[in-house]
This record gives sequence, structure tokens and C-alpha cells, in this order.
Amino acid sequence: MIDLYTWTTPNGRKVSILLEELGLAYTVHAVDISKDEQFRPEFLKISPNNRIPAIVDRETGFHLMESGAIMLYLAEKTGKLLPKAIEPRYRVIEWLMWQMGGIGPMLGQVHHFVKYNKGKAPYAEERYLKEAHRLYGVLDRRLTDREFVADAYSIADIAIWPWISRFEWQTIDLNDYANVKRWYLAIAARPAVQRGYDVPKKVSDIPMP
Ligand SMILES: N[C@@H](CCC(=O)N[C@@H](CS)C(=O)NCC(=O)O)C(=O)O
Repeated sequence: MIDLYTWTTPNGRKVSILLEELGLAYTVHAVDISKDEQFRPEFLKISPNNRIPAIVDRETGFHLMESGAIMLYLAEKTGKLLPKAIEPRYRVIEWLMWQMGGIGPMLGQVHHFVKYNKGKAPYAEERYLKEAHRLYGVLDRRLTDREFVADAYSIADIAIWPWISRFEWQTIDLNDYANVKRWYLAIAARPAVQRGYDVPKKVSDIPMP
């Protein structure tokens, strides 16, 4: 049994979708970041960076923050969605790190400047939108001749997908990135993804291009 501390954001959905894909039993604890619940002392004990998601593995009491680390831990624990052989394993880790270092932080800036603070900082809007298009281009080229970002569906796809599901916030037209669109729709059709998307509560249907 896993305790999942999360909210209705891409980083939170990465872990709820993964838990659904793995079929692990979990209890959801909603941490409403719009009400600053991430700063509560009891949450800081398991997530000292005051951010969701975080988990506690009840079998051992082990707690973990940072979605990338959580995904590696859960995949390792179950032996699923992360290959064991060194090269395919590091191909997955490579694209997981690409999400953690690029897609997450950069698209997060697009949400901040373009969706929530439009007009306040034109230079930042231009900079992060340009970077968003560059990253979508990288993903589109990667998916030209392959179904998933690594060799098979993996934690790397699950990490990237919830960020792409905010394409409307990012003013991205998925029709400009045909391979990303095909990949996005294939993952959106998975029942586990649909269940995980609605954790800790349903906010909207999965956006469709
Ligand atoms: N690198 C962290 C980022 C986590 C993160 O930024 N979480 C956001 C929601 S998506 C959050 O908790 N924000 C609360 C705040 O900024 O105080 C991860 O991947 O887990």
C-alpha cells in the first residue's frame, strides 16, 4: 500500500497514472497547493521541498519526494515499465531526465507567464514559448519512427504525457506535431491513464486536439 500526496497537476498525475498502470494499491491524500497545504509541517516531513507529489511506502515507512525519483522507485519495486538490461534501462532514464530537466520546468514557465500572467513579461513569454516549441520539436522527431520515447511504453512516456496534456495552456497546436499527437492520443486511450488523470479529483476531461 502506497500513500500518495498529490494535487491536480502534471507532476501529480505522473505518479497517479503510474500507480494505476502498475496496479498498486494506494491511498490518495489531496494537498491543495492553492491553499498552501504543501507548507503544512506534517507534509514537510515527507516532502521537505514543499511540493507535490510525495509518497510513503507503508510496507517500510520509506518516504520520497520528487516525481522522477518516485517513478523510478515504483517501477523498480514492481519490476515494470523500466527495463532491467542496462542500455534499454538508461534509454528510459535518459528521457525521464529530459522530462524532469526540460519539459517540466520549461512548460511550467509557459504556464506561469503565458497562461496566468499574459502581457506582464513579454520577453519571458517569448523565451519560454520558443523553448516549448523546441522541446515539442525534439519529442516529435524522437517519435518519428517509434511508438514510444524509449523502446516500449515506460515511465518516461508517463512522465512526459501529463505535461503535453496541457498543450492548450501552452498555446500549442498538436496538429503542428503529428507524431506527438499520435503518441498523445494512444496514451490518452489507456484506461489506467484515464483513471490516473482524475486523481485526486476530476477537474476536466482529458483535453483532445
Ligand atoms: N521537481 C518536482 C517539482 C514538483 C512541483 O513543482 N510541484 C508543484 C505542483 S506541479 C507544487 O507542488 N507546487 C507548489 C508550490 O509551488 O509551492 C517534481 O518533479 O516532483
